[in-house]
Amino acid sequence: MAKRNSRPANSKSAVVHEQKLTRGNGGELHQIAETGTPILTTAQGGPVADDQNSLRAGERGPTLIEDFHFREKLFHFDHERIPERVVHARGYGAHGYFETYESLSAITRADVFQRAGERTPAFVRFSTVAGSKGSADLARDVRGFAVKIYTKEGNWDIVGNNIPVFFIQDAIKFPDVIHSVKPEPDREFPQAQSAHDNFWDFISLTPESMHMIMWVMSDRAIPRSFRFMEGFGVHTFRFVNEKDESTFVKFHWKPKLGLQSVAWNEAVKINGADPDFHRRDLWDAIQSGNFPEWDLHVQLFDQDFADRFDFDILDPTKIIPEEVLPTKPVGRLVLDRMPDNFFAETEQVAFMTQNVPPGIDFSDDPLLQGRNFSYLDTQLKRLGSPNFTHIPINAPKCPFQHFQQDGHMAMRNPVGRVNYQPNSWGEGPRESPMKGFRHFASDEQGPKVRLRAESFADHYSQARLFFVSQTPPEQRHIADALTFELSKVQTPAIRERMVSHLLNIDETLGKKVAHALGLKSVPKPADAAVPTRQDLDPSPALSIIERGPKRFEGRKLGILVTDGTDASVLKAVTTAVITEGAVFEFIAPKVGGITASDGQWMQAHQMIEGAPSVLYDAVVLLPSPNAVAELVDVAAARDFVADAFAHCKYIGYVEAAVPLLEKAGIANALDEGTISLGDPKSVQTFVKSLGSLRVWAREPSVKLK
Ligand code: HDE
Repeated sequence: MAKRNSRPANSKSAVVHEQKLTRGNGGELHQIAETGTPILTTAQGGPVADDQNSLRAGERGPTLIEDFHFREKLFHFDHERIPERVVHARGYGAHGYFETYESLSAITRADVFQRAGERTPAFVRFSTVAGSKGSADLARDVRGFAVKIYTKEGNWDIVGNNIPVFFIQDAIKFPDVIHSVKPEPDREFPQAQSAHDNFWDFISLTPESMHMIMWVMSDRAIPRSFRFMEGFGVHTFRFVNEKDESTFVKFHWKPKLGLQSVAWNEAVKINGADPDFHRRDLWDAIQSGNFPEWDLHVQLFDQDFADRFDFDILDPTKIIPEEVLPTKPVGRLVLDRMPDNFFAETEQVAFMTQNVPPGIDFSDDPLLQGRNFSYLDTQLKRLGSPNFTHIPINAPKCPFQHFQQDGHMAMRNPVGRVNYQPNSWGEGPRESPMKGFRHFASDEQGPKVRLRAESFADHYSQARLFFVSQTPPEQRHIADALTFELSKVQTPAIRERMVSHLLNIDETLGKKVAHALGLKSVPKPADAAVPTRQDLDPSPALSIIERGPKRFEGRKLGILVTDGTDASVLKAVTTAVITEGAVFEFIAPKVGGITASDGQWMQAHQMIEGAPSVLYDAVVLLPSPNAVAELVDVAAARDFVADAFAHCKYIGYVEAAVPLLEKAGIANALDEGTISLGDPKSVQTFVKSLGSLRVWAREPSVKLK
């Protein structure tokens, strides 16, 4: 009998054994079975024989604790979730790169800005603020626009929003504003909504939020796509050059495809039809090679400008209008790759305002100063270990060396004896006064106080500036949004208090909202810390419509088709749309597809009940004369047309669609945005006019709110 537990004579042969291996998609090695299929293993690498049945005492008996595979699988599953972000929980990310246009070495020593044409890897996460991870994309909310640039001198995070100002001036108020907008604590609703008492109670007691409120009540808070929104660093930062000279800088991301938002009535319906509307849009664009792009613009200024400017450049509730201080493009951001795995990258990415490379520095903005504390703290809570920088999405892509060690989930295996400095072993990294980060030596002094500077006190002038810079439809939308939100507030005193602030911003706006809410009388304007509001020159750059696209590029056309659809019109429309750089979808009675007038079968992308017109930027109605009779009886088909019209969209149609226009109640209201596609030329006209996106002249007649 063989001796038990004996070692083989040649101990090497105990570890080196014949094993068939293959590589998976991610390049990882798999053990493979005789059939050639990769073998499922436990997390410890043990091959698994049966993943369908847990280990039991008898076929119908109890499960055995000895089943290590079952226990490991459930244990891991039970721990799959990490705490969602307390704000910006719902987000969507993509990889790409930042490309520098020209060397900015005269004003900053930041390595990323030294060489024209150089590309640096980047990761971006867009988000909503208030809703949970599973909330709908089209909530009325601020959008996060957080960019991580993996520079050669460390990660640079611009943790920005799609709105250039914020609700509060001091970080100490952040928990309050966020508590107020989140679901109310006793009832845990409403989800991802600011339309409730707590939020407006806090806001109406916080005049510094008025400028931000104008933005949040504007269409900026319901963007059509992440691809069509701006991003802002919000705070004033500093560029610092090799000579340690500082220039103040504000960062702006400007989408190459122009700005675009949806209407509120549309947003509500999109949330039902496709709560992942923004995610799907980014996914589809990147997967189909339409890589979204933004220019990085900077506003640069010195202390002299700061001293002369009407407002405090440290106040995050203020902008510097582009008409006062023009922006300058310094680079571009291109997103060209989706993460392989949402959790590993988009969920685990850790943005931190304090991630700045040499050459970029902070200002004393009290909101920024507070954020610099919060973001590190939050990562420990969320990711569970100070080693969150070991996670690939957070690790720098440049060489790094330090003596921070150990802790939960340490992923690196440091070699050698030295874990401190100075040391006399002649090993390990040392600091570099020349190449290392040198904080700008600003002159700071003053008594230790809890005081808000007088220069932060004007809360209405820039709120008004935003309002008067909007086009008439945009002003209407602000008034409608305020009315809607305050109509959901159950406490009349809060509604009135809010109106009293609006009167300080714009009397007509205040009265309009008071009237729409049915207030018995218009309240007195709120007491203001600075009694004289300034009437600043309008800034057209603040209007989305003024900053819209030049053409339909990057947008989506919905084409309603049926059996017998006119194949030549269809061909003309699709060709013209592709030429414009836009995409289209066929929406048919059955998703299986249709047979067009030329006998060709075409697969549909959507069935009518699954694709309301809110999912498209414009629509074309191409039913055949035979099919339209059936279509007019379908509620979703009538809504498709009626909603497209109510949302001021362009509608192209053929003669056969007229019964549908009639049933949708718009046949007698046709205007310059409803275009008959009788001949190839009209198709061209139609597709060209799509570039203006909406027919706002129609809005007063459809009473879009
Ligand atoms: Fe944030 N913010 N924030 N914030 N913020 C977070 O960090 C915070 C503020 C912004 O996609 C948290 O990792 C404080 C302004 C974005 O992962 C947390 C204050 C702006 C994201 C935090 C602010 C932002 C966050 C939560 C007041 C625009 C998502 C999870 C001083 C300039 C980043 C996390 C991502 C996330 C704190 C105000 C943008 C708690 C204390 C102003 C885009 O650290």
